[in-house]
Amino acid sequence: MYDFLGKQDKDVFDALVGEEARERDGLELIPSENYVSRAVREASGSILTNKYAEGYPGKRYYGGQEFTDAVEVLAIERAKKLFNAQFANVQPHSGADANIAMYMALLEPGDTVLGMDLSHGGHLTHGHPVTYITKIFNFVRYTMSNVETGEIDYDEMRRLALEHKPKIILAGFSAYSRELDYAKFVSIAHEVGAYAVADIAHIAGLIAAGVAKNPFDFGFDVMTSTTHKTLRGPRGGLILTRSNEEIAKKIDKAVFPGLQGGPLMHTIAAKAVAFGEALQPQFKTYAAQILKNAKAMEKVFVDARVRLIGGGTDNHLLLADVFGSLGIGGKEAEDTLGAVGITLNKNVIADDTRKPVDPSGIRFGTPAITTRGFKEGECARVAELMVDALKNRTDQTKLAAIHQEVKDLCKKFPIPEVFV
Ligand code: DSN
Repeated sequence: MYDFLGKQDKDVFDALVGEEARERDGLELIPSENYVSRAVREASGSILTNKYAEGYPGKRYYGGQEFTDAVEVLAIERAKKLFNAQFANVQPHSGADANIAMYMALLEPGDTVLGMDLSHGGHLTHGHPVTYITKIFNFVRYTMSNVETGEIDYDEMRRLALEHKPKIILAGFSAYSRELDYAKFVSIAHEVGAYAVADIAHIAGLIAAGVAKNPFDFGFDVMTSTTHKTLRGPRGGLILTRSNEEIAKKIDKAVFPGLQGGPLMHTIAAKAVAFGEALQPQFKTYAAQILKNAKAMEKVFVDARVRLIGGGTDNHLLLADVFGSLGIGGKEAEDTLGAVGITLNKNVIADDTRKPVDPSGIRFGTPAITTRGFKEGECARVAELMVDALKNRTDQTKLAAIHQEVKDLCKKFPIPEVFV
């Protein structure tokens, strides 16, 4: 690996080799991360990085597009099939770009979006005041009515929708562990004449595999997503339109030339490969196991009386209130677990009284360890090790034993390179 790089640029080479070892020897529990196949990495690091391809297949601004067109058409057709969409734009460089392009396509400056509050599980691009997009559009936020069950306050959502007349009602999250009631979103959106849009970035793989509900089945107009996370593709974005060609055309224009320049054709090739993998029957088994594994972790935390936001999980992620339950801040929890080879992230919890740099929660999930081959038994054991490490965070002998067990698990379950 990295033969040329090793000879030419030792500094970058060392960083890549270090990252390989870090991923190999530790457990990745950040719920938005995963391990891609060797085929996806080959496409991602391919010759297509050389090519400019502004425009869309058959309508490019530069010549020499016979292979870029072929690759982008493959990615589009596979994405449509995976998500039961009539239109797909595979060019967004990221999930954030996908959301910004979606707003640009569906809104005029000053229009309103009703999205989920960040501390209740939403995402920065759903209207957090620190983002530039809030200078252009107006964002109103709905929350959970019951943090212990994760129930969304749909009455409040309807009241806000009637009051603020949003053009978009946005379903989706980056730190929420329950299924949403998509029919209620659509019903409220229709009542106020808004588009129903779902940001499925976290659960795209679960939806593609049919183990989570598809918002399009409930009448959503548009879905935005990332292509990594549970979908297990390269880092990138995606926008899907269920059936309205006018909307799809506006989205294409908003992505290019509205927001982006030349598409990253090497990434689009890798998206096509990943979508091809997700269409295989093995991917359904993988996605179903992600859910079983998250449930196995849930049980350990519930039994240990560590408070889980939403009371548990219906998807791939869990959010634990480690400050409330164990008196340990999110940053210290992240550092303690990092030191025993378990990577996850500190996270705010609903109405957190602590600051985002050291919040009350930790967020973790099962997509990457499931790719590694972990089943319920291994996941329950990892959860036990996490609770044990947090409870005994000053006991260096105990922490060393936990770290050794983590290393042994990693050796027993090497990261696979072939999924189909
Ligand atoms: N950073 C992603 C996540 O971890 O959920 C969302 O943008």
